[in-house]
Amino acid sequence: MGCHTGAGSNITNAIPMPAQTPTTPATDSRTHRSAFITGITGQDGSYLTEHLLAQGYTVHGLVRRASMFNRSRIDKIRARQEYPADQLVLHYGDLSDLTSVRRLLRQISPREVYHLAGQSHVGLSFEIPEVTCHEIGMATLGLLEALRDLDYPVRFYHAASSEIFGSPVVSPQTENSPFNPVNPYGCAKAFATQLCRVYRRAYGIFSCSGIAYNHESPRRGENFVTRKITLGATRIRHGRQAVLHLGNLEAKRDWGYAPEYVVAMWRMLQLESPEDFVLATGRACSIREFVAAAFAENGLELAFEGRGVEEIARRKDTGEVVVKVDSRYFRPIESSELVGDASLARKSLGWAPQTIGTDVASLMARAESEQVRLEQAG
Ligand code: F7E
Repeated sequence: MGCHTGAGSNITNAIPMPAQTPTTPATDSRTHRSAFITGITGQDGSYLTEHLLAQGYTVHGLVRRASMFNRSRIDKIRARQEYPADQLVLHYGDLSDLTSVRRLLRQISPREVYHLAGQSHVGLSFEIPEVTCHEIGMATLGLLEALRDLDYPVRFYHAASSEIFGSPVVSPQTENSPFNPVNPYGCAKAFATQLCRVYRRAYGIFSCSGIAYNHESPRRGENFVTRKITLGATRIRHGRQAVLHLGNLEAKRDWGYAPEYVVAMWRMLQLESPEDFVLATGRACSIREFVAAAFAENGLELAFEGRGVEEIARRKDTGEVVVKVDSRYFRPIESSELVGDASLARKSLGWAPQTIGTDVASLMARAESEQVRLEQAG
């Protein structure tokens, strides 16, 4: 695939790319399948980009200057040169600068908008609550207002989160379960999710939220627990790390596989009318189980002993301590065991997750090993 050169573009802030020859003529976005993605450099943004490109979409992505250092996921897609050069266009911009985002939307006229951007680390949201709430809550409001002012209809996907349920009153949760967030991130997502519902009803905007439970992949950031675990297990196997320090091993999560979740996001925007959907596997697995599966994939059986902050895990073969609990990684409030009921997505979107819980751990651990093999090969 190639990439937009910026040169000759009628989009003023398109990011200049190494010169390549476009192989298809520019197309009017309103008659062509085109999408605009905020958060394109993230895990989901990169998988969604690949999915949309494969369907023939022209994909426009918003990239913050600060994300220039974090663009490896999307840069790898562009470097593969599997698609015409003008099918993936990145634009500098920031959701805190809504005037420029409005201008950009008018210029590119996308038919679909996928809003994935925002501070996404729950633990960090306790440290930087105002940034989190601005980036998630106010940015979503600003985007909805921008869409309201467009002179043609746009379909809007909002990346909501299971964290809106926080300490849920029912389990598993559905689209109708009451919100009860227990951290700033969940509060901001609840605000944004409800706004999408309000704008849908008040102004007839095609806005919908995917209430996604944890979805992971080898592209996950290293500060999320799954990637931290699979990376740590592989490094320990190869003697590059001695001990993996983790927080609450008792916590349970409903873990799925990110590439499967972006398919549901896209299908939501192909429906006749907008609706919110829970995207989940319906099964919870503990951090401890995820750790055990990731180490097992590396040929290391673990024995856990002790409880709470005293808990450790030893290699069964050597007796070495390879996992320790560290209270620094505990959160002021831990979300409960969140488990989603994705029956509606199964029925209306024909969507069902295939890779679940410890299968995700094994898949991610295999990807880490492959990466090590490639590094060693040269
Ligand atoms: O934590 C526990 C931690 O940071 C998972 C985001 O995508 O999913 C994600 O949020 C669990 C928590 O993800 C460590 O206490 C133990 O119980 O990987 P995480 P998250 O908070 O569930 C939701 C659905 C989103 O929407 C978010 O954007 O693991 N845990 N030890 C740890 N967590 C971290 N990060 N690091 C540890 O060392």
